[in-house]
Amino acid sequence: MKAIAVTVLSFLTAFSSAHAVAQRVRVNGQDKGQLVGIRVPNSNNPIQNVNDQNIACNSGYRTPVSNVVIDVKAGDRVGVQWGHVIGGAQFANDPDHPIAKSHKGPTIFYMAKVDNAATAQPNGLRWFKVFEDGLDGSGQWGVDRMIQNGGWVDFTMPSCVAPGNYLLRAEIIALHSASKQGQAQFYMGCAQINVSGSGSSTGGQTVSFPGAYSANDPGILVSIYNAQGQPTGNGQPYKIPGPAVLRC
Ligand SMILES: *[C@@H]1O[C@H](CO)[C@@H](O)[C@H](O)[C@H]1NC(C)=O
Ligand SMILES: [Cu+2]
Repeated sequence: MKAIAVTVLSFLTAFSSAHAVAQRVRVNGQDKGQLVGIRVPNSNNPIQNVNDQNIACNSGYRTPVSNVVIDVKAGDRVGVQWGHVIGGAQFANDPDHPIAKSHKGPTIFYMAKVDNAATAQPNGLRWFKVFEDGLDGSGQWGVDRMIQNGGWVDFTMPSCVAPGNYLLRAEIIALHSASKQGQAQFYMGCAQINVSGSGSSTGGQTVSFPGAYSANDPGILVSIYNAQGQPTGNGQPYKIPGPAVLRC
């Protein structure tokens, strides 16, 4: 009995620490470097309360926070890299790098216009969605594609985005335990970017963080398992939470 309890406990401990942290930015494939131009929390723990005051850009940043603002042209490919811990893998052949395979769910990017991305406070901003990748017809999730891409998720900066400074919010929602309210895991980090181009949009449909999500949103309180217990979706299309993606 005691041996079983210890085994279960160590399993849970290993499982619960199989988290992730956003930590690098790249533009058109050019890696800007570890912790450069991105606010990175010291902990890889998720947020599980949709009303958490730090759900916009996370908290407990590793200091000094980078004062770099990364230049991005409208139309550039912009990526953020996730890893199990700061630095990437926790040890050689870490199976939970860039994130545990169990952590199925969508990958998402939002942006919010700010005066100075290096110093902007994340609360009270108006966020618009620029990318989302959920569940496809073959049962693969955005997180599966992120793992296949070595932790990177890239999107194309929409051509209509107005020039200026923005916080770029990268997000993963891990849904492996999300059939119970409060058990979806939100991971996020904010990059500091300066967009140039000839666009004029600072977002069509905007939301605030906290505020954008509800604990019982169909994409947050959801079982992702089929009748055989496989995490390939429950037979219904998966509805990614938040507003529609900006269309130019
Ligand atoms: C943003 O980019 C524009 C165009 O390259 C540049 O003129 C401006 O100085 C940059 N602003 C910041 C705050 O980096
Ligand atoms: Cu986790």
